[in-house]
Amino acid sequence: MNFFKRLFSWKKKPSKIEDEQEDEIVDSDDNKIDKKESKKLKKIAEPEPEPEPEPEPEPEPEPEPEPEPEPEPEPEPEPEPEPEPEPEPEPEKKKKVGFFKRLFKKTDKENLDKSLEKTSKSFFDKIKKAVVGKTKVDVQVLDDLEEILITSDVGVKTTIKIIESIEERVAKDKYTNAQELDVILKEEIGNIIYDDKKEDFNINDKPYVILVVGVNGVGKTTSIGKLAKFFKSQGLSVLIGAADTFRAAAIEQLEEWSGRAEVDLIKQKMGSDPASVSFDTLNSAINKDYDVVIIDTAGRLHNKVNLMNELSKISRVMQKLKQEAPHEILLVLDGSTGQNAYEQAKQFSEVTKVTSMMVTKLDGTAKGGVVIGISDQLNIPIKYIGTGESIDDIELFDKVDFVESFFQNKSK
Ligand SMILES: Nc1nc2c(ncn2[C@@H]2O[C@H](COP(=O)(O)OP(=O)(O)O)[C@@H](O)[C@H]2O)c(=O)[nH]1
Ligand SMILES: [Mg+2]
Repeated sequence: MNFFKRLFSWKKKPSKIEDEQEDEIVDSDDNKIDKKESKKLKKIAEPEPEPEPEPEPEPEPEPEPEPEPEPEPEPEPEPEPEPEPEPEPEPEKKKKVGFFKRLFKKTDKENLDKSLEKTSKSFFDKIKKAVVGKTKVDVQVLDDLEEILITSDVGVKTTIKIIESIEERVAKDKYTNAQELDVILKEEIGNIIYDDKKEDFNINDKPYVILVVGVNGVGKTTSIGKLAKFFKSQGLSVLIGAADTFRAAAIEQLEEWSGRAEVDLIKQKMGSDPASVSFDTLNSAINKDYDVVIIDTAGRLHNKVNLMNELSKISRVMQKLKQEAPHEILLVLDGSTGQNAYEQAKQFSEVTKVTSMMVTKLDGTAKGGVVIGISDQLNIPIKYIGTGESIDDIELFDKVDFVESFFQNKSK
């Protein structure tokens, strides 16, 4: 059928886009990473079996006694200068009891509507054109709709899913009024967005550790500032760890945000080991009884092995202090990059176990449809969205609110 052919021709396009984007994802400063560092990280490449069920509170001050199965006689660079202070004798055991906090933030509808305005307007302008003069949802309308969804960054697979379910409905109803297309669409999109809300906004252990990952420029540092202020507004104490040690500016910028949020920060000097900063931060949080720890990282996706090693080392080192850490690996994505954000989400979930996502910069873009595809395809909850550059421009992701705002133009 004509309709299916169209699907194929569309399928091709994004794969081309994907190829291009592989390159785009690489952020330029990262090319500077030197061989020494990459070798250092290689040393701890293996994923670690960690069979540690022993509840024994033995303090272990040693730095990384990794078994090294690689026979390659690598000329070692200088031994890791991991300045780990001795782990405290597990004070967390006692505090764990009964700590539970449900996070709550009423959606600022006006702000959300405003953020999604461009996305919504562009989407419905196209829908209007597709159904003008039409009475019935026919093959042509579906064909156009498919194109609209794809050009709105919903993504090919999710678009096919939506089109197929609408096709089924149309086949069942025999006659579906084209003017009702938006109503049907709203329902289908609502069904498709992954939303496991009950689980999402709970903090049930302390300190609750969030490791923030994502490529340069997506809005990690800004989002950490927003999150810190949000958690604080929920009555939680927050400690931030500046583990993006790649650029001095990154540490300074994070300090500014921690100042704005009026929360504390742990840092070391530029170039220091991110795992060591993370260890220090968690150690301090345990000693001083903080509720939430947020760790900033440098997102160098150009070398997946390096990144994987760096992130797993951060986790491993923190687990010496607290076995459950990090409780959450939050991937930040720039929504205004459309399909590129989707690609990053896919790639990051290959590198580390992403447990939640924040999509930023939904304000000022018409590519907000990417949220639909990402949440459908990855089965990882989008927990937060960024709706501007200020500290309060953050919303908890709520599927119903999102769909409402996405469809705000439908009745106009
Ligand atoms: N419009 C808009 N800009 C944002 C948002 N989040 C971050 N930014 C901007 O994105 C740029 C990069 O942010 P930054 O936090 O430094 O990204 P990082 O490199 O991932 O840490 C900055 O100019 C931020 O102001 C958002 O939700 N909306
Ligand atoms: Mg940053």
